[in-house]
Amino acid sequence: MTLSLVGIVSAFVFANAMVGILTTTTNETASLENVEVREYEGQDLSSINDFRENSIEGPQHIDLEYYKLTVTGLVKNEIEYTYDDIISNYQIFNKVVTLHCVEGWSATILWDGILVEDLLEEAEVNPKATIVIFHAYDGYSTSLPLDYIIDNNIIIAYKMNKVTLPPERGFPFQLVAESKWGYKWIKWITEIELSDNEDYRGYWESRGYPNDADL
Ligand SMILES: Nc1nc2c(c(=O)[nH]1)N[C@H]1C(S)=C(S)[C@@H](COP(=O)(O)O)O[C@H]1N2
Ligand SMILES: [Mo]
Repeated sequence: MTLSLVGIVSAFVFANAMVGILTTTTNETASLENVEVREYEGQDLSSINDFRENSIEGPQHIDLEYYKLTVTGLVKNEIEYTYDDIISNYQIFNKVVTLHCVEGWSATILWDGILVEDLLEEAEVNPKATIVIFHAYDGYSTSLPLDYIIDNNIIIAYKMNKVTLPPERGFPFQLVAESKWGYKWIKWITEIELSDNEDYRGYWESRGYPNDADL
């Protein structure tokens, strides 16, 4: 009686272990094209799981069916892009850049994305524009000089370590504002507004953080 109970229990445990192994194998096979890269050209990368979630309204879940990225303000033609318009029609660039948050943590990531400058081309920016204001789905905003965006080949990223941005990390796009504090790295971008308003202050900037945000 005792022996057969042990037998049943161990058979049960064994079966579960088998299921466990099979499940793991299946998951790995399914996710091959979405495996996170942790080293790039000899440089160690952080994990996409090393980030802390401290967004003003928590993680946002954007449905691509309704998603639009608009280019507005001081432009000749206002533009409305779908996610596919951007991913399929523009050149993808990658770079390894470290995000530093003022709260004292940082993460070095291989980012894949599209040049903001390329997204502006079709809109034909008015020469009066000096500032780019980015708006997000959660009501967050931040701004950067147009010169900074162009001179530094600033991208909006859609992949981190070769994995599509998860919702918590800003899907579909996060700004890779290299050499600037994390609060310039706006996630869930919905609008790129060209402006000449040098006094514009974004969410954290209007709450006392420096507008230049230089590291
Ligand atoms: N839309 C939006 N973008 C945002 C924020 C936010 O609250 N909302 N927080 C910023 C801050 S303060 C930092 S440090 C980085 C952090 O990136 P992470 O949330 O992916 O770790 O996102 C930035 N982008
Ligand atoms: Mo931050």
